[in-house]
Amino acid sequence: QLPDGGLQLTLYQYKTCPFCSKVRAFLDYHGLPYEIVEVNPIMRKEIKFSAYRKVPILLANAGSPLQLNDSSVIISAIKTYLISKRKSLEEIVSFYPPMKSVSEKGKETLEYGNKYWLMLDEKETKRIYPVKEVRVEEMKWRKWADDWLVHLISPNVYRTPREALASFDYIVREGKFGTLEGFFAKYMGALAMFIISKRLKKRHNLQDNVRQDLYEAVNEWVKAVGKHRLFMGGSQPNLADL
Ligand SMILES: N[C@@H](CCC(=O)N[C@@H](CS)C(=O)NCC(=O)O)C(=O)O
Repeated sequence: QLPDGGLQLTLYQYKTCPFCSKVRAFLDYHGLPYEIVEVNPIMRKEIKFSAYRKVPILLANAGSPLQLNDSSVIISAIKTYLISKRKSLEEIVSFYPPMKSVSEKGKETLEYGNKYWLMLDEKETKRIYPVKEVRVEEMKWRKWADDWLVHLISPNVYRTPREALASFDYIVREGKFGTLEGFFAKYMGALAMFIISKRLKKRHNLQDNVRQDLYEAVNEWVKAVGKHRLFMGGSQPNLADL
């Protein structure tokens, strides 16, 4: 599937971050080789080069080096590139502009325009999405994963002190931490996230029993896929499945 010369990809990640996992699922499914740079979440030295301070970041070299930010932008841009061999990756990325907005409380947030939209021409659209509703459905559920599903994770995995500790044990084991750093990160992180997760629960209007929201979300997804197809994408996963 790769255009001539291929794509050189480097993923800057925290292994256990859901947004990074989503990008890995996408790259792995498409058989795209990539190098991983695990970022130390305390100092974040590995992404010092970047003004964008979150992970995942994907450095892509398709002739010239390019930085892609935000998991959904990364997925939409690379997918577009794989389908539309005419456009340069640079051009494609320019269709997902960063947009700053300021919340009522004066907090600045960065969002990317069009991030669930693949930049296809008419012919490509007909080939990839012969039925218009399929494209709309894929976008709807990708957005659902970012705006709803992902917000259920922290309140669920840091629900009790014991679960917060178990989660941090896993995060420290899989992530990039120094020995002493890891020890402190585990206990301080678990305590901090136990407290923060209660705030997140309020912010996202979760039920008292946060497990219930998780079960309902999963049921909602299973129901949307229905009984007559293996994946939302049909016989193969689409971007919503991934
Ligand atoms: N909308 C972004 C969200 C990425 C995000 O929030 N990443 C977290 C890790 S899960 C992060 O890097 N937070 C900043 C930090 O840890 O310093 C995406 O989809 O990639």
